[in-house]
Amino acid sequence: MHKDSTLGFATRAIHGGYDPQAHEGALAPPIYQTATFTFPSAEAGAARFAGTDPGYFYTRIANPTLRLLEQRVAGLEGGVDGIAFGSGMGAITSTLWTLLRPGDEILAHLTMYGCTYAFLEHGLAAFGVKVRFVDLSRPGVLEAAISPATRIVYCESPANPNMRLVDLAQAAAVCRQHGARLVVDNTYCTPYLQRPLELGAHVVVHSATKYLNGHGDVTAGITVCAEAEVAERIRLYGLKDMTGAVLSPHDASLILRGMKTLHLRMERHCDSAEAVAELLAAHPAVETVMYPGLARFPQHALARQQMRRFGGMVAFEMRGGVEAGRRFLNALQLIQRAVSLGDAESLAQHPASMTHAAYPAEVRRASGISDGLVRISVGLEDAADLLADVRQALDVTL
Ligand code: 3LM
Repeated sequence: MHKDSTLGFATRAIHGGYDPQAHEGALAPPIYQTATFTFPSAEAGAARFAGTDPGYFYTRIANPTLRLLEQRVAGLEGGVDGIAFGSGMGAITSTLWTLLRPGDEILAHLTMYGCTYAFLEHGLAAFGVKVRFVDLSRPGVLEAAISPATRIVYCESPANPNMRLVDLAQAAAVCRQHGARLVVDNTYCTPYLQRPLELGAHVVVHSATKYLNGHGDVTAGITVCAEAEVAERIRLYGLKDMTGAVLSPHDASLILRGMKTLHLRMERHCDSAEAVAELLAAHPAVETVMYPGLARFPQHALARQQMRRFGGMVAFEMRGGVEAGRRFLNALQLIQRAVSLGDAESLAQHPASMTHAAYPAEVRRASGISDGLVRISVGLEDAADLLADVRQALDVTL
């Protein structure tokens, strides 16, 4: 059934890759809570390690519950296969360490999640990979920057936290001309809102901690590949030789459960985020709002082109700068002060001192993350209650 890509998104998010009749009729997929798998014979064990028998042998390499999650997300992203990890950072590090060698170059968009920035700047650089940060949101920059040593081009779109977009189809075309691969972090959108592989990207990475799971109770990551050979390498080398960042079968089952409502949740996140962005844009305490759904957002046309809707994340700057932002956060009563995103609960935080504190201050400012930026992950509460909370917290700062 999961192979039937003619089925709609929601149907595949609920049924993809699973046949209850192969599991005693169980409606909810069983959790294979086991670290290891027994072999019927020594020869069978050797064949599994050699890859000539596709059976399972150890959960760090593969597990039936994890395989279901991997295939379901891969199907939704339009990829050939996926690999699950214990966190988004596990997915990102395993993927990039597998695809890069000393002497290779990675070109990355200059604005990204703080720990990803730290991994590129310190983790990859320490192993002899040349890392260059450029503004991929500006037309022509990638064409000018890409070199024969560039193996990977990496971006988030929209970027965490300032919502700048990268033209994914255009970036993918440039990568293909130059023999590089485009790796896109699709955490903010999920495949419901944007499918980078269909736009030509080679690999998608996710923090499944966020919208895919959607309930704030799991950390997880997933990589989805357009090429089977790349997926196989990331599974074998990423999980065996590089990081071992494996996801637990129980957590995979929670994500499978969360994903059954992904389409409903994303629609509601988008509805409420649009309303919050409009309220912010009209309020005298706010200087600028960064939300791709606003007609005045500088890349609104590109957003319409590559996203189904505009997501649940809103960033803004207060007229009163950092101090006003702090007062806003402290005045919130319903929206919780917390990092992370994509949960039922609305969350607000200050990137410069929290999620993006790993950037040196000067680099952070040059990367489009101003000191006064505030970020809200708009949750699933009643929109009227969210708007009332945002309004009263803004009013406090006037
Ligand atoms: C955050 N982000 O609040 P995990 N890619 C993107 C992300 O936003 C994140 C990751 C990868 C936040 C987490 S900050 C201490 C909390 C676009 C995480 C990493 O390893 O599952 O956390 O994913 O912006």
